[in-house]
Amino acid sequence: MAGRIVDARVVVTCPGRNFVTLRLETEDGITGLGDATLNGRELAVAAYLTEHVVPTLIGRDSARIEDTWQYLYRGAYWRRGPVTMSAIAAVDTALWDIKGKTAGLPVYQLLGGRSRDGVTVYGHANGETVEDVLGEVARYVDLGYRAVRVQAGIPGLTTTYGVGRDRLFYEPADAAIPSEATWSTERYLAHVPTVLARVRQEFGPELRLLHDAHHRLTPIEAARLGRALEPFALTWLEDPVPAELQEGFRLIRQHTTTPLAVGEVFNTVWDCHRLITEQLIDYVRTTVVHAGGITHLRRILDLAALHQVRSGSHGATDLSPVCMAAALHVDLAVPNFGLQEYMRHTEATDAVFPHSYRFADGQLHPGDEPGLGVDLDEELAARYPYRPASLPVNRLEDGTMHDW
Ligand code: GCO
Ligand code: MG
Repeated sequence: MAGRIVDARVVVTCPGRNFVTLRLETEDGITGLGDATLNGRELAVAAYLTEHVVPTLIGRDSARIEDTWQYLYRGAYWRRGPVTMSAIAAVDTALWDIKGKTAGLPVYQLLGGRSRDGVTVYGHANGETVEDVLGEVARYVDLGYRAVRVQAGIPGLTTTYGVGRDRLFYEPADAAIPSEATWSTERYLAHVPTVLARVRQEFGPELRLLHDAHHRLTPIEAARLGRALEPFALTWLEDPVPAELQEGFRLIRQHTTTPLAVGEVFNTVWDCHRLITEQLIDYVRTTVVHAGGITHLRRILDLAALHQVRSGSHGATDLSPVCMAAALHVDLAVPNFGLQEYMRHTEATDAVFPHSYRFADGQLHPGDEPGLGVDLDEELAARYPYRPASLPVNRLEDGTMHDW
């Protein structure tokens, strides 16, 4: 028995980028970690936790994961939203970590045991030119990856989503005050199919290819892109349109068989229930930290399983190793796993969050340590103070604000 929660601390650290972590401790000295990072809005979640959640946790029975989730969700008049749900996720994840450590079992065993040997992941091949992109895809193939997301610079645009200064990961939050990017859907739609055509031609039919449109198209533009990409057999086209309007996907679906993925900005099942039950998507990209923790993500994935929608959890560098570990335990256990995004963290981040998950042959495995298998080196974390960093904004070439 792990017993009652006696301490709850919010740790903010910036080993290359900002992370917010909740550390819970029980009367028996068992600690649990939960990721609460919300890119560019880190301190809002830290304040939500510190001011409104932590005081209600002290003295609570750490074994009651479901009840605590219901208390924080139903018990709050103001529901949903990324700040609230990331805070709830952090508590939920930390409680699963504690339950695993108490039982002496990795969390995936508590979720029903493994449904597969490992978690197939995809990396990000980003390049300014098509030649750069081909080089980056080759690098991932050499590392053993079986799936690669392809993003390329667009001729005529100086910045493009997905094409950054770094290799092996992509770090868009680059300035305290949001930097401004320029977008042209016309230029984009004219160029992207030629890039995917080259990559498919060079690497053959077996490599799984993905592409992210980052919420920038209208449904009919997305339908046209999906149709243009059909010959290159993508695993998915991601975030084709802003998803506040779930019905928008119906129009895309009527025109293309390119599989669709969406959900990295979703917070609850209510953001995707129609997409799932009407089979308007193929992969749901909700993840542990932004969708209410392991408890709620599993609920979304159970609904998805009934409708033949598979998981495709977000796994960018702005989700900490604590979230990555939690995602891997879920991925290993659920019947309807699809694919997991995996952007590597910097060495500094890995040092602050020592972890047991390992990459081999294109797959990750969470390891068999009790709990999540991630730690937080608080002394090291303290050496990296918070630095404000915002995600960019996007304008059309005539200056109109657009989706980033
Ligand atoms: C992805 C995402 C990221 C996001 C980032 C925002 O598919 O990995 O689109 O690149 O832009 O995580 O915080
Ligand atoms: Mg994305």
